[in-house]
Amino acid sequence: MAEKQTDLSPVKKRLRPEKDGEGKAGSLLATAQLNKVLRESAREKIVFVHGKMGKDADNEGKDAVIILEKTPFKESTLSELLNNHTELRLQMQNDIYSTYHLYPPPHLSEIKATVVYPATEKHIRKYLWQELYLIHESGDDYRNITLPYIESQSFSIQWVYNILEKKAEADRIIHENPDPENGFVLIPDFKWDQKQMDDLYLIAICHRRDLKSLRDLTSDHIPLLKNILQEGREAIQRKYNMRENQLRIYFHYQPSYYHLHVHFTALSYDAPGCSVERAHLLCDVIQNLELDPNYFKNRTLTFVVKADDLLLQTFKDARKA
Ligand code: DD3
Repeated sequence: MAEKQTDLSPVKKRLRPEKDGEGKAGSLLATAQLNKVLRESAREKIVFVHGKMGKDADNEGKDAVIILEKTPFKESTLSELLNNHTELRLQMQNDIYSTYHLYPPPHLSEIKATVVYPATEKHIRKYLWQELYLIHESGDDYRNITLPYIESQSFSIQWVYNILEKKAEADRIIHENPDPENGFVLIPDFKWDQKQMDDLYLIAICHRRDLKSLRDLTSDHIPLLKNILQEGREAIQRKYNMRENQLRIYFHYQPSYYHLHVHFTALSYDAPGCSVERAHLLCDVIQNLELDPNYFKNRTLTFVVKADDLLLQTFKDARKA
């Protein structure tokens, strides 16, 4: 972090400051140069780009992943969007039907950008479109194949520790139970800009650092899971006025980072990774552990991997996929 900021100081001066306290990141992004489109989705209005950033006279720049996404409409700004500050161009007219292009003022035409910088080869590959495959992982497969694979990879989760230690995003924390064993931090996932409830997305990150995923859970962890479920629901109800029966609360398996966390998304939002091959509802997880303390040690769990995922290769080598 600190190193990145010093890199950027010469660039920063040239650029106008931005609000939201994102001046540095904003000026960093202003140096971005397009390298390649990794993936795009017309339906989701999103594009994943491999770029170079921080390039100047004596610096050749480093790799970046830049995710650009059109933000959802906000009811509160709709009338402004339709009024005479927006340029309208008629595209076609036929009977009672017509289509237009609108050119709204800048504050109504924002695009959200998520930046990974410097990005590794792995970050870049992660967003490349690829064929998907299912893996059925037994408890033994987990212990013999997946766990050694996870341990051999050095996935950095420094950003998780930064949140838990209040070194980053401290002002964004919605709720905290500080108990080292059964406590957690609830924070908006950065996929959500908190400007509209439609795509509400928060994550609960547990304080203890010895739980990697669903697979590590036993009945011993039920108190932790119940805290996350109850306090997480209450905090979201209090802060966003969204009730528990409008929330989808779940784990991912495989998770994208191996520090136990729980996703809270709006039921109305078709969040990435909320389908059957990846999501495990927290309430179901708790019940399964109540019925069988070792449920997740023994069950075969099914999940999807991308064609070039090393985990798929590892399963193939073991003749399991
Ligand atoms: C991540 C999963 C991780 C690329 C991308 C995202 N919420 C985060 C750092 C800070 C955060 C998150 C890894 C990384 Cl695009 C690589 O996500 C984060 N802070 N999901 C919040 N609040």
